[in-house]
Amino acid sequence: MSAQTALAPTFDVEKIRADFPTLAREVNGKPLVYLDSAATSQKPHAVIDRMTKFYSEEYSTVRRSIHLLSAKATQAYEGTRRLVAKLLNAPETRQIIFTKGTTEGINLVAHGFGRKFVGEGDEIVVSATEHHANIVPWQMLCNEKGAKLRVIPVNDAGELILEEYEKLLNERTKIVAVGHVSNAIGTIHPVKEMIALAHAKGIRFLVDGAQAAPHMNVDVQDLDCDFYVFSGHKACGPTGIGILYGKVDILEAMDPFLGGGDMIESVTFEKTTYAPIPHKFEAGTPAIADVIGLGTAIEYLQGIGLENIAAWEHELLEYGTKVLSEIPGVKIIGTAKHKAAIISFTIEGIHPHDIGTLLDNEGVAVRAGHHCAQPVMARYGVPATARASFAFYNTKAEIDALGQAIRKTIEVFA
Ligand code: C6P
Repeated sequence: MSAQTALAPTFDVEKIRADFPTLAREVNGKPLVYLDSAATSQKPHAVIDRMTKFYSEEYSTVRRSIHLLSAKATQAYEGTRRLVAKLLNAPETRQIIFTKGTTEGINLVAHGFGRKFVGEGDEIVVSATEHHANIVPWQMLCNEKGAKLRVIPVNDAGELILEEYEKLLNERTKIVAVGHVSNAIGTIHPVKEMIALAHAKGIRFLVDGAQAAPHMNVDVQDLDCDFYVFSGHKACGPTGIGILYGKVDILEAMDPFLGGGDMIESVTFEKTTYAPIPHKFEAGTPAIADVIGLGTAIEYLQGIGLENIAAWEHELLEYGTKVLSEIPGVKIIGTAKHKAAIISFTIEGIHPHDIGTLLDNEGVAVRAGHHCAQPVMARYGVPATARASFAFYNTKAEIDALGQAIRKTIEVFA
């Protein structure tokens, strides 16, 4: 597990929990222990209230009409773009494109970059730990273009084998696409080092930051990535909104993904010219309230401090790893040195779906299944795992509750 910066003395998890209405509820007669934030995070009052206010008092379209409400909505909408640029330390706000989520961001790049710059015999490199969202769009592109998908292998701990990665990079490689953090086993991949290796050979690099951006400081200039994508709903924001960051030269060179309103400069029946970035990639009426809600979520996270979030979640990871390791029959899948607060596990003789159901009976919400990462499950020889994923609003007492619920599950099956 990686070393983290120290937690600020002002960090008060109980105070934070009071911001999240769902965390106060019961499930199956027990206090909810929500350990599924890697799937989607809970929402603070601030985000819910901001979106309610927008819908009830300020609602209007953006970037089309000139009336007051639309001007205000556009201001709030573009305000989020500035907040995201600051969050990622992007040099310019036009490098921030609103998408539906991580999945759409990757598909946008596979389409806009891939269909233009990848040809027959070319290669695309992904890793053995990817989420399906960072496999399938590339596979579809390869099938269409006659290109080849190549895979960076992973060791038993869940760390990418960098010597093998280097060997995969060649003059046919057009892009490398790797998750910053694995959703299935929690590994934090050394993307900065990997990007430098790709760039040394003139190869573009996309980082899937779905499991990273809500949990740590991300600096796209320091990473030097060509693309960075993440989803709002895993970052205390609403569903239906995501971010694609890209370098200006490549975004300008790419073709649009979707055609329609607001992404054009001029249209005749003979020819269409496109709007400058970012609007070239934002066809149609966008998810206005969701964009505005995401802005509030980012302000909320920054109010707590991404460094405090990373430090507290690291404490939870260390504590959770200890608690689960002490339970006979529990096996943790993914033991990388650098991990985010995700613990995937199996219990000898019990199917992960049964684990999920029995934990739910105790009020403990975990995800059980293949986590949309079937190749990872295949690599570790399991059909599925149970996965506890922590956020900054979780407590050590909740991890104790997880441990007790696991012990009870084992007793049921004994
Ligand atoms: N992982 C999980 O439970 P969307 O669905 O577009 O917001 O995010 C897709 C995605 C892409 N990459 C990674 C690394 C992810 O973790 C996810 C979403 C959820 O792990 C739902 S499958």
